Amino acid sequence: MITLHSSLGPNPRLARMFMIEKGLEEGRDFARVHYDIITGQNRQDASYMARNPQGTTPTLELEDGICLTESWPICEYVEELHPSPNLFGETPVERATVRKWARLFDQEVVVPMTMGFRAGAGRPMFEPRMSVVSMEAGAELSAMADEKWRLFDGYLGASDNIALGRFTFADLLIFAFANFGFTVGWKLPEGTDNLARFVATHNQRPCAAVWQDTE
Ligand SMILES: N[C@@H](CCC(=O)N[C@@H](CS)C(=O)NCC(=O)O)C(=O)O
Repeated sequence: MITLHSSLGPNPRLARMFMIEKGLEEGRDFARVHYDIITGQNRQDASYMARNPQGTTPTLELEDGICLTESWPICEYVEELHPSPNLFGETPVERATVRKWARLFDQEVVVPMTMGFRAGAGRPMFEPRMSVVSMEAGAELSAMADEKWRLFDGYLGASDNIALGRFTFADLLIFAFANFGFTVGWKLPEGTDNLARFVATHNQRPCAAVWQDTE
């Protein structure tokens, strides 16, 4: 059985939610090992560091021991093995479209949002493990991320799907990082009613339950 090495946080939860969306069941289709990233268990565990030298979660360990890392490629791997329901697009144009929106969101929101968090509220946890920008730079990055959240509110408009007019990986990515924000005290920027509706809609999906979990 494949094993998802997982923890709190948006990236492992993105992979978990993706597997749930594919109808994969924990215990039946994949095993899950939880790491306490607050205390840094992931980085203190030599066997985990051997699986993923970056020390981050998630890692998907295949039956032959191959370890796949980085949440997005893990999701693409799962998509190839379980093509239905389709979450990355059926055609080359659809796939390029889903990846475009995911890439835009990843670069424009995820990067400044996570760097801002690590420099601010997340500083005690992250400073001992990686380079963290100054508090001032972190505040600027958080503001920059909020500005981009507002852009995404406009891109969504009246739709609850950022691409293809149906639920895709790009929606899951946006949904995961909104929920991550909520878990660390962030709020949707003022005036982002489309995003508020988007979150409320996707909160009805079974995969959203991972955000109620303590692991
Ligand atoms: N780019 C990576 C980011 C992974 C990442 O930053 N994971 C976080 C949890 S969301 C983590 O492991 N943090 C604890 C640490 O770095 O020690 C991915 O997409 O998987």
